[in-house]
Amino acid sequence: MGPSGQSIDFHIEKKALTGKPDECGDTGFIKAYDNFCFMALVDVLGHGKSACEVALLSKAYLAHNYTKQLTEIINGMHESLRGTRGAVAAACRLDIETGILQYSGMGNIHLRLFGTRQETLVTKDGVVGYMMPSPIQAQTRLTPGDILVMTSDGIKEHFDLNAYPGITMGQAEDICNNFITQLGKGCDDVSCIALRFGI
Ligand SMILES: [Mn+2]
Repeated sequence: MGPSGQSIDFHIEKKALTGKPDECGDTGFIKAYDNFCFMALVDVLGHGKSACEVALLSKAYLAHNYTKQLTEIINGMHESLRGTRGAVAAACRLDIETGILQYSGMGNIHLRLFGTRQETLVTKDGVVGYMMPSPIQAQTRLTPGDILVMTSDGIKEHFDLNAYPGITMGQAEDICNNFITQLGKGCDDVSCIALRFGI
């Protein structure tokens, strides 16, 4: 429960295509601290053990730098991953008191809002660690009842919400599992972060 009385519920889930955790090229980092919740998802190009090594490097970078400005984090990961196969990534920071959600991303990590409105949060195209434009940070404001879902491209981006009743129901953990089991493409590693704001 935040100082304003807003509660948050968040979860991250990932799964390697092969089912072996040490072969997953998708990773992420979530952390509630002070009045904020930081969330980031990374999908290393390719999969298997060598992608997993880069994923671990990315996660370690995030764990050490999550309090920095989001654009600074994307730029820092870019430096940190230079010489690797590269990755796509997105980072968000929610101010739990105000509902202000900052976000910045590079490449194909999908950010969507459900709840009081359905919206896709647009990020830039590029490959972290290889070639990318200057990252930008944008923001929106969540209202109680809103749900943020971040997914890697192992999960279908386009779907009719009416065809998947209940996919955004339940706890954040349920939402992650719903997206992975109902929308997983079955040909790539998958990862999902869900955050439920308020209520
Ligand atoms: Mn992928």
